[in-house]
Amino acid sequence: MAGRRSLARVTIGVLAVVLVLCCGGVAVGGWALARGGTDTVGRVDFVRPLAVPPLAESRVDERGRRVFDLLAREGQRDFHGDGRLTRTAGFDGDFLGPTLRAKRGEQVVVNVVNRLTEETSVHWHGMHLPARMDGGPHQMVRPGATWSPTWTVNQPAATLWYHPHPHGQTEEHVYRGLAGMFILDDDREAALPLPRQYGVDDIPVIVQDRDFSRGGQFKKTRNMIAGIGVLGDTLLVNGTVGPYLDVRTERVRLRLLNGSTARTYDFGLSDDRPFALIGSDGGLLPRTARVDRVQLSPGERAEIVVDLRPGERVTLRSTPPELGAGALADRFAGGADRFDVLQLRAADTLAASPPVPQTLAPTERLDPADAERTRRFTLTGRSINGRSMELDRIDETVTRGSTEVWEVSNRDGTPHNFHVHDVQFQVLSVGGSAPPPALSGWKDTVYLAPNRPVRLIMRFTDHSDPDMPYMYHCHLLYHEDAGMMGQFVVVEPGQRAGRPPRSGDHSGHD
Ligand SMILES: [Cu+2]
Repeated sequence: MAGRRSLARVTIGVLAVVLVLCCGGVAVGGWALARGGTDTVGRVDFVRPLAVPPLAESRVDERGRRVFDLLAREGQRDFHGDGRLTRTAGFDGDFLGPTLRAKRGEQVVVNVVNRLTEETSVHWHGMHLPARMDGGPHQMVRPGATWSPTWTVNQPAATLWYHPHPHGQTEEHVYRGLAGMFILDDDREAALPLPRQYGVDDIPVIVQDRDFSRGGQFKKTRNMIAGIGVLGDTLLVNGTVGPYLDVRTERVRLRLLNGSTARTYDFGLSDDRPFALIGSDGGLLPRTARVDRVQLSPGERAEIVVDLRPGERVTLRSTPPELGAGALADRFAGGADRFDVLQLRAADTLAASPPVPQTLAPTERLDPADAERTRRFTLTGRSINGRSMELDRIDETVTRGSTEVWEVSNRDGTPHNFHVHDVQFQVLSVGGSAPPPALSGWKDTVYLAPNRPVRLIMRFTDHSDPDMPYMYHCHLLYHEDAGMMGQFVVVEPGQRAGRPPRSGDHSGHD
């Protein structure tokens, strides 16, 4: 393993030198080597109030279901206030979408209307639901069509999100702006003294990097050396460039979502003050962790509570993430980059906020002794277990009601991560060691450093369908689009996997 790793490093090193020497590579390789990456610390003018996505309106129909409407469309936006209009896409607006919100036990319906000029899908990232409602590449919605998935929310309060999942086009659709937050509530979370006034002391923070062309258009410049996709030099937070947030309470809860296509962030505060880490992908942690950094790879979420003093200004910042691929490979994958993300501006008088409780959501620990089986997934190149994604191939068959251990390893010299649809999992170990506090709760996406395998445990409950698969994949969208994805079905005991629809099937009606 060590040999493979150093080989990968040498390969990247040689590649870098070759690219620097060759004419075409001078700009790319020379730039990265000389500058050591992007650094916006101290260079961001926080001149725009942070946009807070509106809460989506909903109605309760005659069957008691909470009904949302979500319309995907093209748009344009002047991100920099200089008159340059960027071509974008969004839900119900020009960029990103409203925050959907529902409570555990509610049945929801979302009428997804596709007003784009091309087909897309909408996946409910982190949601436990039937495969036919999942919004993956088997639920494509044609232009002009409406798709109306429905399911009953049956999982803890959490910060989830939604985004397109069309096979081969996910990076493009997300990069243009198609994404939004989906907050779930439950009684247990509601009983805790946590900030929860949306847009006041409970704030969605969707962080995305973009490259802008001189004409103001989104540019998809790929970092050819690391091959991880687009690493932009400008951050958008909820679509805002250079955002500040006026805070009027002693404590503010930030729901951090890494909505970027490839970049990993290591979030902290400009004066390195500790904050309360209270939640991960699938909801509240068992216990509050006092930390001064939380690292998020694409698709991951964290809920944090920050203490503020009257009148002060402190900046949410991303410092170089630990990607674990070695200094040079990390650098090409954004591992040397720093960003000022969001300035928090405390008012001179702050309303009191109760202290964050120590105990949050005690969780039953899944026990590997209860696991029916262990599956191994190895990510290399653009494949998982040596296979590239095929829409009509079922890779794994899981029995409903079973608990499984999934061992996932990255055998490349560059970053990957791993996302599983339908379930939230627990992390048993990372590189053989006990997981850190940030991985102590429910997760649906986990970072994969090269040669540091993660052991995950998950239980497949409620939903089964032998013909309709769920996905597992790298959530670096360039990799996912290139085939680093597989499909599993959940079947009843004794049932065999069926046949997934052939590519090109669609959901919804015109
Ligand atoms: Cu990957």
